[in-house]
Amino acid sequence: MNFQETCMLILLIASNFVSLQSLNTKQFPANFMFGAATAAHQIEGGWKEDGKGENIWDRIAHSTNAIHNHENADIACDSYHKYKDDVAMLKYLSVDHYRFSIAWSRILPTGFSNHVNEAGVNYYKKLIKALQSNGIKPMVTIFHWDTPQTFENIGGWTNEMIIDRYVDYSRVLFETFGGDVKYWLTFNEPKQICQEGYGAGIKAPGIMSHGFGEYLCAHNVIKAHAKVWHMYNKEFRNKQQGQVGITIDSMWMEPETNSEVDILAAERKMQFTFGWYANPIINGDYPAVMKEFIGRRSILQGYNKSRLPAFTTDEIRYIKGTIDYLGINQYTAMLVRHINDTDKTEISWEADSETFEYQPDYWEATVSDWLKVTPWGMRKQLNWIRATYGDIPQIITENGYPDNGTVSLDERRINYLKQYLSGIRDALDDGVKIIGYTVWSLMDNYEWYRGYSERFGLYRVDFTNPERTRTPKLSAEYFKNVSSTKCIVYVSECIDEVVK
Ligand code: GBH
Repeated sequence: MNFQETCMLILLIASNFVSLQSLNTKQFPANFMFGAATAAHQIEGGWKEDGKGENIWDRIAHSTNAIHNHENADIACDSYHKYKDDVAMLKYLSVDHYRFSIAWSRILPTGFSNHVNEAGVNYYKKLIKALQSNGIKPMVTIFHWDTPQTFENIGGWTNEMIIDRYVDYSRVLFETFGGDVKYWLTFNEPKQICQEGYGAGIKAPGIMSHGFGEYLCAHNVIKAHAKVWHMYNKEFRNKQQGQVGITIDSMWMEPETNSEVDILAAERKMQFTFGWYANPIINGDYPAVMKEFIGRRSILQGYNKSRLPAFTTDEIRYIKGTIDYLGINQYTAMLVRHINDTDKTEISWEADSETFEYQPDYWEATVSDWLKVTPWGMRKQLNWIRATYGDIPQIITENGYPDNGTVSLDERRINYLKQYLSGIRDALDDGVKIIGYTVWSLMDNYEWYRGYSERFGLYRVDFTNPERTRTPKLSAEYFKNVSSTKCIVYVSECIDEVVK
């Protein structure tokens, strides 16, 4: 060890010691599930193998300059061929569940259910079987951003025709895999699908339609979710005994000051991000504050009605309560400030909320410019969800820490995981019903517009090696310890206390 490394080590030990003081070291309940997550497009590769159809991420990577370094997911981690290695890694990590997604266009190449691709079906059958024979529960995301290109050609999620196509696709999944899958998630992060995909244009399909596209998209996504939940409830639940949820993400919105306007602004921003989807699905309609703000601005801007579409009374009744459990992706927080927007001319989702958010420089940075280390936000968010929506079972479906593939930031990743898990353990003490935690990600993978430049894996993947060699990082060893002992520190330091 050289001088620099010695200093680093002392620093790390010191910082761990400091944070240990505030860590919640109680053991997690015996039935608390620990798992790891991935998504089809980010790991599978085999982008046109065995009849798979093209999706919007294939299209955008192959035909535009949008993606970092022109990188695509044609091979990615090659999990289409190496799923057995993936399962072996999960086994090594001793996880209870594996959250992965199914690629719509691998099962239905054009998106329509007229032709089911047997090879695609077999791939997931083999994966699920391998998981089960290793005692790992599959948790399946039905849609993690990879819209079949056929549908995008006619407007994708902004065209309501997609609702029934998505229901048809989900039916194929329930019929084919529903005997073996007990945890379903209809959508991953609808806010990113809609706001980033069709509002700001910073995710595929890259449509910039501020203030309209994202609201139209969300309307269809919410209806599609509700329809699939009802279908499962009516036709599959008795026989399959599974649960259907949705994964919603948001950053924790912390008021910048204690002023009443900032406190209201932070709450409003939670409603504009998390509540946008959670409120309809749990309570039937968009948050009142969204209806009020978007409605008022639209009229001031000269429109004859709100840019936010309205659900009918029947729709509200139909959408309300379509959830068995709630998935939450939580990585980071923001400070929120009220903006006194007097002219109200700007047309966008951001402007509609009349807030301004930022992350101060003194928060610990990571290689992702949107992600700062704010473990305190986890506990606050979980409590906020309970206070806002009641005792619905929650599971963390993503949380993780990036490196850039060249420097080892594993000590930082371990520290991040430990602190966030401590926040979750605090929330359990607060009485929030949390059933599990899923780390993002099992392995380094295709990080959307950022290509392979940001890597969240517990396993390092060598993307220059045709074998896509996987090597455990130190954090894999750490997480293995957590999931096998249900304890975030060494088991000898863990306090054995049953949650009330
Ligand atoms: C998750 O999204 C995704 O579900 C997952 O697929 C992904 O790999 C993982 O996070 C890690 O990023 O700075 O304006 O470009 C997390 C939510 C990711 C939302 C980053 C905002 C950046 C917006 N966020 N995104 S911007």
